[in-house]
Amino acid sequence: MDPALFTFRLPLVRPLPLRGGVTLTEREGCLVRAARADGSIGWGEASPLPTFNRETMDDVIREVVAWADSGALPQMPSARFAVESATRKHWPTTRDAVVRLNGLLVASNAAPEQARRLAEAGYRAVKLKVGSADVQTDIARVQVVHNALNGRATLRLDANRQWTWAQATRFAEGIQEHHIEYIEEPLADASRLAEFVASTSVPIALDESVLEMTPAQLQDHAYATAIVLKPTFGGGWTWAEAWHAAASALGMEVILSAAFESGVGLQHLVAMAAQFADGVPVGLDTYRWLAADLLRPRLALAQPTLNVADVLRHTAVDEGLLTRIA
Ligand code: OSB
Ligand code: MG
Repeated sequence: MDPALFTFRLPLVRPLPLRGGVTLTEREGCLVRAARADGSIGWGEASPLPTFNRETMDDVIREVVAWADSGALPQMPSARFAVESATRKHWPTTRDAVVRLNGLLVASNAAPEQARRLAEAGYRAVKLKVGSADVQTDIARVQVVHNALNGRATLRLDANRQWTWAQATRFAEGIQEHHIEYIEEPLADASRLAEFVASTSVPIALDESVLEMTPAQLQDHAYATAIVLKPTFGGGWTWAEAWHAAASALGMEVILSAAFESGVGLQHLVAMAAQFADGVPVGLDTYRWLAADLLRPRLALAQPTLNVADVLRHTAVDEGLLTRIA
């Protein structure tokens, strides 16, 4: 069977604010279908996220068509992720039978109540976005969310490089009495992250920074507690494996994470998590944002602990929701 390429659009449960005032109301992406080496049909997903991926849908289509024609592997991260996924030799034998998820909270007045519910449901880690309000508001929010969790789950924060040095250190001071697992990318100026850890003792995780360096350079960033890996942004399986090896060698945690992919991409991310999440909760709680999925039935991902075999079992793509491009 020759490879095939499709596009899709899925509605979101609520608008998703991205960078620079861009808000997504639908998730658009591409699926690749290919025959695997064992003759079975494989699917992969290339869904560049606007304002995060540099490549567009048109770029993805061009590279996937070129791959189908010539065998040349795509270079753009989301396209590479799709082709590597579709052509993989079926699901790898999974190392771990279960994968833990962090619950994802958006900063709002509902956050404490949502945090309480996530902790009650059994989530051991909860991630809260900060940096979009003023620092005092964020400090107050962290306090109430921390209290709502009441020690049942660790708190991860993500500032997405929104803060100046003064804002970030003021925030660190304000949350001093609360233990947080880490904060992702507190600084607009990432070159001062080491200094931030040294002067505040707040643990940090690298996310955006990972896309600006090579795995070999990670040794210069050993001040970080963890790295966040999003294969849709970085380049799929080979990319993630290389980063996992580099992080493990330095004793850093890997937080495998999603970028609002459909169930097709998320199945591959769960398979990846079973290979190397090492029991650390992964960032795959983005599925809640999709009001519909391409998989029938939908995956049961809104749980603190996933049974990997259950998630990887059913793979019926509803081709009625796809538009064939090539
Ligand atoms: O900043 O971590 C981010 C998703 C898309 C784009 C950027 C980010 C995210 C997530 C994924 O937060 C969910 C998670 O990490 O738990
Ligand atoms: Mg992040």
